[in-house]
Amino acid sequence: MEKHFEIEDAFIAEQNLKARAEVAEDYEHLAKRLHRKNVDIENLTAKAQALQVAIPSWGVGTGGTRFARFPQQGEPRDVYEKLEDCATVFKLVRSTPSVSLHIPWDKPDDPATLRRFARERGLHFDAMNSNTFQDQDDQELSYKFGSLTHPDAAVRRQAVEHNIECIEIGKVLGSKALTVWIADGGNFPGQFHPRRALERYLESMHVIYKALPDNWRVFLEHKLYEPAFYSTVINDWGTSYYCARELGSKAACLVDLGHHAPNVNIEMIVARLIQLGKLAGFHFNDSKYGDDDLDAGSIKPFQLFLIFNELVDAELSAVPHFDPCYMLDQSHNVTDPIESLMVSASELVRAYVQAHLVDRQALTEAQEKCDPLMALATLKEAFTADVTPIVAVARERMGGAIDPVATYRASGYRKQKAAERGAVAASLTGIV
Ligand code: RM4
Ligand code: MN
Ligand code: MN
Repeated sequence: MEKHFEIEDAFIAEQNLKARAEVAEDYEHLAKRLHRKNVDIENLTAKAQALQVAIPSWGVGTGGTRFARFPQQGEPRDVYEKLEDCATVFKLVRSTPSVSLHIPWDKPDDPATLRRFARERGLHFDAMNSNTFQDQDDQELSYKFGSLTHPDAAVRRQAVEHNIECIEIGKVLGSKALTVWIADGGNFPGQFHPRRALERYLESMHVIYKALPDNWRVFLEHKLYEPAFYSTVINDWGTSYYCARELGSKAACLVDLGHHAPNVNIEMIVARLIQLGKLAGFHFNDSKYGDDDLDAGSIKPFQLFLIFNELVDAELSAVPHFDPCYMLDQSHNVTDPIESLMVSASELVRAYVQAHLVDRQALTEAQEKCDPLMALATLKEAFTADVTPIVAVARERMGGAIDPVATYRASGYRKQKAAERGAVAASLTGIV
């Protein structure tokens, strides 16, 4: 393969020189402020360096809506080019060393070669995602009316086999988890029988579960609606939890932030799943109305913080079975996907660091003394702290960019890719 343009480490270091003095000053100032509260900034920076989030392979292409997709120049054309873009995000932010693949969108001809390609770029593979929400050209039976819960056993079998194929590919890639999201449900009341559909789901999932290697897990992803506009079958976390429990210890519930009705208290769902030992992890994104797949922290940053508050609380109190996987699941319709992914990954680190800033002793005291005003004030104090210097220094210490977007733009990456990858296909509709 001919040499493709890459952002060099030396270029990142050179760009960092521009911002270093200012960041160092801000970091020192913040260190002093935190010291007054007996907080060691170095501990927080170490935490910031430790947080990792997977990139979805489908997130590096330009997204679209039901109405249109406006492709940008230099889009990745295959899974290898997608990995190149993931590697670029990783190089600049350093907190995204893994990639989550969607099959068959990114089905590799030779998984072993793809694994090598990823490893050469410091990447590895996170959860595999199956796709039974659309029909492929070479597919025998249609998923128009469902997959794992379809009334026809032959369709269910086909969907089960597809999931098992995802596990097989994932084994070669070094993945350790399968995420199952199904679009099954109905557009109209009466279209499907809720109990029968759930029974069929469990029956199908039991077969998939049996195919999991010992060290694998399966993540069940719920979503209340869309594309089924009346209801989906796995519509909420309660249903997901019930199924995970029925399946066994390798099954847990994945929370996609966009898969809830507006105003649902997601941090409560997170707290419950932690307590029940069934929190698999997240698909991070943000939304205003539905499954908008906007950039994490762009609409409701306080909610993101409150979710991390629960996660950090569980981490600090060493809750058994607490080992969540973090992934972004976003659709970038109007931004450069690489920029959105970098900003989103950094927003997670920000929320994580802020959550570590919560004075837990003061919070517990306020809770025990029934002092809601002080309880909220304790959370707000952490949420309003500007931890930007910590996030930037953490990135730089790992070899990443102090300012990832500025460095990315200065590198001319997208222009280089436009030349390498050629013209993009005309506008198509589609969710990703
Ligand atoms: C769904 C869900 C799944 C994702 C697809 C593309 O709404 O979020 O996780 O794989 O979209
Ligand atoms: Mn998702
Ligand atoms: Mn979604």
